[in-house]
Amino acid sequence: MNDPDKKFKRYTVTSALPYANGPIHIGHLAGVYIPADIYVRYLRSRGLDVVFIGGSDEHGVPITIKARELGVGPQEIVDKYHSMIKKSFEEFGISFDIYSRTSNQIHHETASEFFKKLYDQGEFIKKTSLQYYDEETRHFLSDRYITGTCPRCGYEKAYGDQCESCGTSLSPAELINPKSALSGNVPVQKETKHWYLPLDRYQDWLRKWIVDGHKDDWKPNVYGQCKSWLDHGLQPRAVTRDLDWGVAVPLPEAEGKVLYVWFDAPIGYISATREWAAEHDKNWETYWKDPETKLVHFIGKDNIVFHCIMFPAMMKQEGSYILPENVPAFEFMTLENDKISTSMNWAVWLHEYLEDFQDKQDVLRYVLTANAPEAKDSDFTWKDFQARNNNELLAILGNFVNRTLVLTQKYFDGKVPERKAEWDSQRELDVIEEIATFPNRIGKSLDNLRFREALTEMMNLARLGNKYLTDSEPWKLIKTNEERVQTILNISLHICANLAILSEPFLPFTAEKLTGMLNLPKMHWDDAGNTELLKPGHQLNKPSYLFEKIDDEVIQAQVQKLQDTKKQNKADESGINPVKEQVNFDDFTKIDIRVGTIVEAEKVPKTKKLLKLKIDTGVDQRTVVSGIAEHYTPEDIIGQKACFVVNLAPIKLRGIESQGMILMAEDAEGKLCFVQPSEAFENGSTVK
Ligand code: B3M
Ligand code: ZN
Repeated sequence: MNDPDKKFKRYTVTSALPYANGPIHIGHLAGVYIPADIYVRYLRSRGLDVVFIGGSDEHGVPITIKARELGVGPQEIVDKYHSMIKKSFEEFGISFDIYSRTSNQIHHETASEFFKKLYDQGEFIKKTSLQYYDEETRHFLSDRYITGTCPRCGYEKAYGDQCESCGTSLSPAELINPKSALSGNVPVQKETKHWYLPLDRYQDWLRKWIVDGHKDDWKPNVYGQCKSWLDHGLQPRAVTRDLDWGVAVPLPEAEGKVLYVWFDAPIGYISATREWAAEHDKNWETYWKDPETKLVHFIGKDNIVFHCIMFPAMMKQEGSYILPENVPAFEFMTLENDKISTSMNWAVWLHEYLEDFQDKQDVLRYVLTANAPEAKDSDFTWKDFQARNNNELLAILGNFVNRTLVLTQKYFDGKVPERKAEWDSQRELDVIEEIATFPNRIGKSLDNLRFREALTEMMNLARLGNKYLTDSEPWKLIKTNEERVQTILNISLHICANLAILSEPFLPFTAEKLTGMLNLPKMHWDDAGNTELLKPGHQLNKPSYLFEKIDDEVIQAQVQKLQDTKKQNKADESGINPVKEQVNFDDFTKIDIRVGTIVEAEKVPKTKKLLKLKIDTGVDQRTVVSGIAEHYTPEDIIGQKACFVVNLAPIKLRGIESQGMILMAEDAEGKLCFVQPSEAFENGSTVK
């Protein structure tokens, strides 16, 4: 199905608002932001009116959980991660027209108004229900704060709203053995009042709209999930929560309640558009309310129900909004065959990637597109990353462009040679004809949201160039037939110019560099497909490499980094403490450790933990106070050999000056034992 463009005057393209509770990783980029960016860049290149909306989702329980974990306020969390995420997107060329945030005033207003309008229209039903409540912390527990066993697959860490293992959407009451994430206690049920969107009442029009209307143009995974929801029958869904972080429910009787994050977050797209429109003298409403606007939401697969059922229901019931034409949701990307996980640090973080691969944004964009989890989950491996850089970007695209530009410099001082009609053989005519087909081939794939296919087509143009150049061997012909070489390089240069246009949505940094080397102004999609872009005699700029080889050591270092993460995670699971920060050798040698003997020991009165020890250090006899009384009685340890730090600055404990420290080993359960020489060593012997 080709895009029925003619129907639309403008495009509103949104990409899921990431929670501002952590940095962005390759999974986010591959599944949402790169495809959205490619699509938008393509539309812009075609001269279409498009607004590309992004922003941080700064409400919801994930933020409050993170804040609690770190012992700071939620605002501190969102401030930190919002700017970090925004910067990563900028660095990777995700070309949002605006990257906003849901803590902005305009968003609170927009979301409030939206709720109020639906409320005034009588759309909501108010219900009292029993909700889980943590009696120790005195909080109602929103779904994410309850964990338990998934009734479908048995996964033990399922959340109250969704099982992340099997993807089933749940309600807390369905969990087996529910527990509060705040205290670990079993929560109790307590009455609370909330407002519900009666999705069941919209079942009919939703079915008509999705099942009858979008069976053929929505991706099968998206359509399939929606259909399954509809077949199961929709239920009213609460749109408010008992929480102290979010958009306050704009009703006097709703004190202490906020809008459910999945009610306010999608409205964030609208708020951001309003913000953008105000800054650019545009009318935001045409981007959301005019039926000649095509609304497209790019999301991850775990967001499907919210974007295909809940948000459309909100917009339709509000009455003045258009509905999305398409909701492309990608599957997930794994990393070296394991689920990407923020908490396990199993990810390639964008900010870390850029530290190791400066100026190689396009390489990652390329790899994540070539291997996009478009129809099924896909796996990112560093080996594949290297292979795609070396064997595709470098060997095909980079090599072709470089050969063409270098030969033109060498033979014609970097001036575009003329194409001589008398040397246009059938081969040349075929190549010229084929060049003309690429804008459409790539465009058609992009219209149909087939990004992998589109990228392959773009690379096919470079392949065509490479093959043409290799077959026609201008470096040999130059001695015998310079005019034919002129023709060959003219055509090759035109392939380069076409590549500069057609690669731009995928590889914006490379395209810009190439355009610069060709000394051309920024071009558009419509300029591509022809071989008249470069006038004979046009002066090119000096070429430089578009890509460089990535060596095995570089890849090995990345693999090692992941292996270290795995080890660290294993150690964490087994309760072993992580390795402390490095110290240098000089620091280490400052510590004076000696073999010594405990010659006296007694309990420090009125303490549980402390023993007062007299130590023979071989140098002197001194007092050390040690917190081992719960593990050893004084009688146990008199005569015990052990190792002691003898140059630790003295401190007073319960009025007693402690002049050193005894070394003890401690296991994961907190059991202690002495560290002593394996032979009968003299007191005063040094340990190093
Ligand atoms: N923040 C969930 C997510 O990041 C959510 C998306 C909101 S889109 C309006 O997966
Ligand atoms: Zn499950």
